[in-house]
Amino acid sequence: MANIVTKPRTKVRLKTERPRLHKVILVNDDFTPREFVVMVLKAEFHMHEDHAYQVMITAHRRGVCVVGVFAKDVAETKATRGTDAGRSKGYPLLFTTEPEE
Ligand code: TYC
Repeated sequence: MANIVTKPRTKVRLKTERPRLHKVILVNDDFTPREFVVMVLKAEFHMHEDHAYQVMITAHRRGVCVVGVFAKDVAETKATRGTDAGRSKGYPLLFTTEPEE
């Protein structure tokens, strides 16, 4: 009978890796009013007027803008709350998340 030798599959982690941070991304659309986007950024991301305007106008011009970087659950909660704020007014405003490299 053939003796099949397999390597152990368990990897030993020598270092503890920090959980990856996640970006919250604002996505442009043609319908949500600019002032509403700025208001949501101020309310959900604690931004001042000037910074919120810059983020909004960057998404408007380039299609997307990184709003901030947070722990995964915080990023997801903020993205959901921002998207829901738009939905509650009938706007297609969208925040997404993605892991940082
Ligand atoms: N493009 C929208 C308008 O012209 C404004 C807007 C900016 C909407 C950024 C969404 O993520 C956004 N009314």
